Order: sequence, then C-alpha cells, then structure tokens
Amino acid sequence: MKHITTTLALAISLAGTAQVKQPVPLKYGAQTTGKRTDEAMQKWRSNRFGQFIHWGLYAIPGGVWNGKTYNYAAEFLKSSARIPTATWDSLMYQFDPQQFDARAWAKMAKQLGAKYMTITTKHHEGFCLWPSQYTDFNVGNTPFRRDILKELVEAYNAEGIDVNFYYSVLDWHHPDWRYDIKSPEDSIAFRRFLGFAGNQLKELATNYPTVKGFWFDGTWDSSIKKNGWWTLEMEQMLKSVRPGVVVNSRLRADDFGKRHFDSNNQLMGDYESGYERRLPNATKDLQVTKWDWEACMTVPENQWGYHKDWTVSHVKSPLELLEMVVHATSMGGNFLLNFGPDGNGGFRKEERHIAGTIGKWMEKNGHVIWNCGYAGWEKQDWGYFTRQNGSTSVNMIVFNRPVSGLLKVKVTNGVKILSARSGNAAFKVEEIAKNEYLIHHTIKKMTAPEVIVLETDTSAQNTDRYQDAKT
Ligand code: JFZ
Repeated sequence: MKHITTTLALAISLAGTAQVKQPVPLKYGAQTTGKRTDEAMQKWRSNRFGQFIHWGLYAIPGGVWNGKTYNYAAEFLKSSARIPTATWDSLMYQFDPQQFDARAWAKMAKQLGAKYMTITTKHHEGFCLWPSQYTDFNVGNTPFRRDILKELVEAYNAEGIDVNFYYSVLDWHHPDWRYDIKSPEDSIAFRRFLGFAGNQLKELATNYPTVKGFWFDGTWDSSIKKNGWWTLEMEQMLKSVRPGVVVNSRLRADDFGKRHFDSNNQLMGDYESGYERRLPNATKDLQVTKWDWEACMTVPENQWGYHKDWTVSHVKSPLELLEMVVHATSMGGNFLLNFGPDGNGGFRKEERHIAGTIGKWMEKNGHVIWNCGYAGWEKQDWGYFTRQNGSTSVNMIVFNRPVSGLLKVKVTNGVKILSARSGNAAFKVEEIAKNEYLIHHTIKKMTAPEVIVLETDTSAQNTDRYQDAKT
C-alpha cells in the first residue's frame, strides 16, 4: 500500500521529463493506491466466499400487498406498491420471527462453506436490526425485542465466521433524508441526516467490536454525491474506531461526485463493489485482478429480501452458483451469495438445498477457494484456474469436460508442469507445444466440478523441444 502523496510526487517529478497527465487535486478521493496488505485485509481476501443476508420488515409481506403480488425486488415493495411510510412502518408491530435461531443460521453458513457473512443492519426502509439509540424504528420496539444483530454476530463468530455490516445510507423512514439538495432547507435537513447516519455507524462500530467490515449501499443519489467529504469522513471514522475494518467502494464519492473510482481513476475504499448480479468476463476483464473486489449475487433474478413467489424468474441452481464462486476466485475476487430469510426467521427450501450442495463440494474442495486467487494463466474452455498466493501448485476446476477428455493448459514462460492429480488419481501430462500442455483426463462421468492440482516447476529451463514458428 503506497500513500497517494508518493504517487503524486512521482507523477509531478516525471511531468518535467515526460508527458504525464497531471492528476486532478482531490481532497476526498482515494487515500492510498494498490491493494491493502495488512493482516485484516488479507483475512478479508482469503475468505473469498461469503453469505449475504437481507432481512427486514419486507420479509413479512414477502412481495405481496393486499392480495396483489409485485414481482419487483421484495425489499422494494414499499416503493413498488406505493405504500405510505406510516403504513409500511407499522409492519414493525408484526415483527415477531419465532423461528429465528442465530445459531442455526450460523451452522447453515458454516455448512455452506462461507467464511464471512454480511447482514443488512438497516436497508432502504430504515428499520434497524439492532436497538439503535438514534431511532425508535428498531427491533427493540417490536414484539420480538431481541437484539438480532448481537445474536447473529455472536453465533457466526462462534462458528469462526467473520461478520460485516451492510448499511443503507438511503433511508425511506427518516424525515431528513433527501435525494437531492435543492434548497437551503434541504441542505440543513440533510446535514442533520448525515449526523444521524454517522451516529448510527459509530454506534455499530462501537457496540459490535468484532465487526470486520462495512458494506455501504444507497449512496448513489445526488445528495450523497454532493457530499463526498462525508463519505471519506465515515471511512476514516470507522477505521479509527475499528482499526483494520474493511470498507467497500460503494460508500465513496470524491470532490466531483465521482463514485467508486475517483476523478484520477483510483479506487476509493478498500475493494470494488460494483459487480452486482454479474461477474467480470474471465478472459477480457483481467484489470480486476489489480485490485480487490467482491461480486454479490441473488439466487433468483432480482430478489434480495424474501419473496413468496420465485416462479417468475430463473432460480439459479447450486452448480451455477458454485461456478460463480470459482469464477470470482479465479479472478482474485470475493463472492457474496444472498439469502433472504422469511418473516418467521426460516430459510426457504431452495436456499437450504443450495447450502447443502455447495457446502458438500466446499468441504472437500474449499482449499481451491479459500486463500486462493488469480493464477496468472490464460483461461481455458473447460473451467478455471486458482492458485494460493506464492504457491507453485495451480488448481484446475473443471466444469466442462471436452468429449476427448484432453484438457488444454497454457503456462507462462519458463514454467513446467510436473504432475496432475485429482485425489488419488494421477493424469498423464503431455507437453504439446512451447508452454502448452494436455492433461489426459480419464474420469468419464462427472457429477460435480472436478479439482485437478498441477505441480509446477518454475525454475525449469525451456527445453526448446518446441520452437516458435518463424513467419
Ligand atoms: C441495492 C439495493 O437497492 C438492493 O435492495 C440490494 O440491497 C442490493 C445489494 O443493493 O441495489 C443495487 C445497487 C447497485 C446496483 C444495482 C442495484 N448497481 O450498481 O447496478
């Protein structure tokens, strides 16, 4: 991690000799360049696979209002069904999830193979899953009363799972929230709002000392873009209360309202969080391997909160989702898979099935995900490579076995493949061209993605057996 000032000084000193584009001076832009290398960030990175949980009052109606089903995201029901704030807010008197069992949730996450969990402490509706002293609109004032956040943090931590807090700055409940600042009154109200949000964030960081990260959302409106200073102040405040805490880029806006990446194209926050319900292209978007990032994913097309009807869109299968976990890891990113518990605190059967199936694979093969990242080799059609940082062995995760059973591998210059193994089975490794190999895959029937570990020798000299064609 280099401080920006060093980069600036370098750019300025170079400017005299070469044609270097002068960086725009920024007060609220990126504070550092390059990936964070401290222990907390390394842990965040090594986790790779996380469980996202969207839970709030929206879980009670589950996308249905007055007998009518709204197919848009369930957590947006207040907006899609045009429900007045007072009506929506009174759902809190129905919040009594008798089935809620933090330890059961944590056990399911553990079974899934998730190393971290990110929970909506407050979504756009403004309802807080912890007894915040800054608003009455919180779980402490529901029939349930219990501090859900505290129970979850304790239960997940007991299973060895890190907990991060999702926090929506956008707030449909708070009277001082503004989408834009169009008058002095807006400006005054929004200042009050930013004070409120700052207090809540400080409260979260202080009262839940094991929190590992903050995942900001609802920061895309003009009001926030005009207050880039606040986004930096929050990042700094959280890091001073909880040193090492990891903050996503979605929080941040610079002096000019530029988000995620500042006006000098430097990533703000600790990791990029713009990949939502999509992944970078595994052959074309290799720029993402230069920074930390995380993609988040829904099981149906676009439902984060619990929706009663999942029949209207494609529901992803465990194998599709598992491929995404591997895909993200192969490009040096984290993958956050969403779950939306129902109003009673239970998980739907599809989600339990996903946890069971992915978990079974992770139990055996998690070593190619956790602690692993981009291997530096060209992607091939059969699947993905991952590698543990600094290791000489490279993992192949095979999703599409060609009918020939021959798996092509192109290595970087000077690397020799010594062996290819899958558990006890060893496969023939054939060098077929310069830096190019075929792995003879002999297992005919595949029911799950198969892991083949390649041992390599990076000190090997080129044999010169295969020469580049002179044309
Ligand atoms: C937001 C929320 O509105 C949604 O309910 C959910 O919490 C999700 C994780 O985040 O939705 C977004 C945010 C960003 C984009 C799209 C939807 N985006 O960058 O394309």
